[in-house]
Amino acid sequence: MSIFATGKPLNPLTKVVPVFLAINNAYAPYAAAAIHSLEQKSNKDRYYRVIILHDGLSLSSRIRLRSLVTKNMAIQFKKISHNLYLRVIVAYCTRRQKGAGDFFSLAVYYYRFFIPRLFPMYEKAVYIDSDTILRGDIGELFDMELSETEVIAAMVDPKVTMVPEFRDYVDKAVGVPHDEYVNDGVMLMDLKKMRKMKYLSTMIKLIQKYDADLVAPDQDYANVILRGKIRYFGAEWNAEPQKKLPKDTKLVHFNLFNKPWHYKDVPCEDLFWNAARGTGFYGDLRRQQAAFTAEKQKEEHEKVGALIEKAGVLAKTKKPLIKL
Ligand SMILES: [Mn+2]
Repeated sequence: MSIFATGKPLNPLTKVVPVFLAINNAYAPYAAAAIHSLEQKSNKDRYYRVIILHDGLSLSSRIRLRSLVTKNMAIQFKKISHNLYLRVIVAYCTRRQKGAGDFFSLAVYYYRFFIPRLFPMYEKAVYIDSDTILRGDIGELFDMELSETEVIAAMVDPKVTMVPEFRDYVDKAVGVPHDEYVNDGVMLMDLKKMRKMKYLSTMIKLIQKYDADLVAPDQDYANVILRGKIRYFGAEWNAEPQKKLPKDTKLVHFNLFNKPWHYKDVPCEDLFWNAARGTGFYGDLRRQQAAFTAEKQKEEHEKVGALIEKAGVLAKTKKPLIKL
């Protein structure tokens, strides 16, 4: 273990920036790249505590993630154990998202909303998906000010803006105007306010009440529960991969399509591979890409196609599927 793995800055006056990720073992390599990029773009005068929420990681994954620790970045693991809330979520995923993957992995998407409850020592925190790469200091997102009424900061979901089926789905089935609907893959969270509004139990109640068949469940609930309580940031903190990234881009999100660890010649792949290099997962990731055959690509395209189709069908609903 590294001598730096104490979780505390050497200088006790240095402010701690808590950054959360939520993964299963399969996401560990992408998370490593994200965390490595965070460290590379870190401000040496700050201290970052990266907390990885997970549902069970192999020893080898833990060792490789841990080895990213530096003197201004700690890494902690928190296994989400099977509490009552999680049981409701897992049962819901099992019923409602059959075929979408393994149910415990789907439950991982909800872990971010356990943060307020599991970490009462923090007043605010940043959450990032594991399919992100930093190009700027995440501490700047942490510093963003929220008003009295704002509970999170996030960005209007660009995939929803882009895909007409998603747009209609969000407007009609989720019941949130698409230009207010955010992506929950990158968030600044005011944990104090989330505790006060009982975010987690509200989400669980909605799950139990409606048992709704949704396209992006964790995110759909977030948008319904947090509507009107969001500070919007621009694309600099949740940018789509693109050939020419705007200069002020601080975070790129490889959301849904064109993951560089699956496809060659996709936008921003260099950004990803440069971050992956220097993690213990680089070889694994290259092998994963090489093994992603045309057949698997087709399978993935069909999955995304099915998701869009499902959104299109649900968009025909007369009233929202969930309501606060
Ligand atoms: Mn994502």
